[in-house]
Amino acid sequence: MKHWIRILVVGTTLLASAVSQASLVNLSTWQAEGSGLWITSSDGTSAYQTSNSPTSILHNNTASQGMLFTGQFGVATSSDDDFFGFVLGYDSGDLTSASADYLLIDWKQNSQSAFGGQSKRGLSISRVSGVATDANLWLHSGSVTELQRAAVRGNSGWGDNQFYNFELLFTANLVELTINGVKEISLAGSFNNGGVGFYSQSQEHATYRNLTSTVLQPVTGQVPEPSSLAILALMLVGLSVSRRNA
Ligand SMILES: [Ca+2]
Ligand SMILES: [Ca+2]
Repeated sequence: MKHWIRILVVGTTLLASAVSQASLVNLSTWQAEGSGLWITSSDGTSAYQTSNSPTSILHNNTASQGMLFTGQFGVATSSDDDFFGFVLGYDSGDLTSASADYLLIDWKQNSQSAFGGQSKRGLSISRVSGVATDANLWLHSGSVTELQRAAVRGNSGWGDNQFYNFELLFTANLVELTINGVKEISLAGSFNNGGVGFYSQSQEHATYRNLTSTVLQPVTGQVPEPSSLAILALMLVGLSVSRRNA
């Protein structure tokens, strides 16, 4: 193999190791917990929760830190005005476990009086420690501690029959949610590892589709992407010089 071809092959391999591919997630292997009924499409690319029932979760039952998830989510009906969203760091059985420790991202369409308090319209992230009752989840009280409201949609409800593009980053010390290109949540902390899941609370037709996952490269022990790009750029410059000199 000519020297410059070998250099090019090595450079391309370096790049490939630094940038991993997003892969489509098959939702048919996910597990449902709580009430409600999740229906997954036959090709596994979409799922929705059918009924106006209390806490309902569909999760991947897989430790998911170090991942970026993308997809679309929305409520595919004009009926009702309650919650849907995500759970992160969720372990099987957490709904009824006193030792549960996971994050809840929920989005309510309209404010309303409930459980002796006021349930607030908008998007936010909370930490759930222990068993979350319906009242806790509606009011962000007791075992549900609200940590941050969304930057733009913190006090705005979701739209009927409207689908939103999302990017959801989950690491041991950072969670970020971007919706339609707007970074709504950026929360630093120390988070329990666990599964990622969909959440609905008293909201029928909470729908998720085209979920992809990308494994993020560890910050240490890897050649960072800019360095790899710089190396390749240097090699390409060298290649063009050596061809001119040939
Ligand atoms: Ca509605
Ligand atoms: Ca409802």
